[in-house]
Amino acid sequence: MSERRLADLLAMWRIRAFEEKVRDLRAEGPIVGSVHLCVGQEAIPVGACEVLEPQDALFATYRGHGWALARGVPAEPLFAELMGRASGVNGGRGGSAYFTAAEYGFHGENSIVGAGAPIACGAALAGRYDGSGRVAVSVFGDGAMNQGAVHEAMNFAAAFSLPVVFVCENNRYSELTPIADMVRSPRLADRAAAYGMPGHRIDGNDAEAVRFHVRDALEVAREGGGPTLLECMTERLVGHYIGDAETYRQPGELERIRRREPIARLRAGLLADGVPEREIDAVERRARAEMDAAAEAARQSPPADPATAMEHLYA
Ligand SMILES: Cc1ncc(C[n+]2csc(CCOP(=O)(O)OP(=O)(O)O)c2C)c(N)n1
Repeated sequence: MSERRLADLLAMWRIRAFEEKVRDLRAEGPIVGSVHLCVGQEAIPVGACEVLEPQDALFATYRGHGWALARGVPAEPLFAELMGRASGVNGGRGGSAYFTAAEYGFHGENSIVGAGAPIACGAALAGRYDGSGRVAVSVFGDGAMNQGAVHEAMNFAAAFSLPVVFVCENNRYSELTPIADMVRSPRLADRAAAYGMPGHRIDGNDAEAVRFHVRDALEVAREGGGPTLLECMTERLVGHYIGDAETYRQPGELERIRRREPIARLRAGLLADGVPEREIDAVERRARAEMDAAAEAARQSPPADPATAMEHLYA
């Protein structure tokens, strides 16, 4: 049992170490542009991705580095992508918010809030016809739940019993606006009933809980039972984007969040179960060493050639 949890810890530390490195590289200069980190939300991609099959199609948002890593995209070409290098997963064209790695079942980030959900329906529909057994997983935030595109996607998926799992990462903020200021009914999972699909609110800071529910939803989808909505409760430990002054936070909020964030919580659980501290700390060191090496290798790689800027463009 602690083997499983140590594996979760490593997977979460890989994401956290990647994100902290990205934050440093953004401050130093090699990474430019808008960057949205998922620090604090690592348990959701870690729990969900492990139960996906290779043919399944994952659609993330601009806060998608963790989903890509959990889906198996290697760190070095990801760093390279963020640094605009030719060796990046998209040759440096996608950057932090728009990269894609279809060969790993990662069908992209998307900076248009809610726009991934209808595309996921398309992937699910295609899977029905190509016989691949594919399930599409659409990830979005609580703010995106109020977008028309997400409403349409959920209704369409339910009406046609499409194999889609809708994963809402409810971090309680849409950019700088608290969810409580935007909706009257805070339980977003309850909306599933209106579409005629199952909806569950789950602890998104517990990878095991996420895995349990995603596995279940995938099984329902593969058996023709249609979509499921999973509202994963979580919190981000960082701003909406790098540079966010976070003036909207309540006094003491970050301290409270730090006590229940997924890595600290799992660490405390492992210690309580008698796993030696050095074994637990070694996991963090291993993840940080991997990410330091990957970032350095990416930094040493040549920048993308501006002469190729018009390649892969279609009009
Ligand atoms: C269609 C659209 N409207 C507005 C924006 C501006 N915008 C960028 S992120 C964001 C908030 C999204 O919040 P949420 O869906 O909760 O995701 P989170 O950032 O919390 O992960 C908004 C409104 C956008 N990118 N796209």
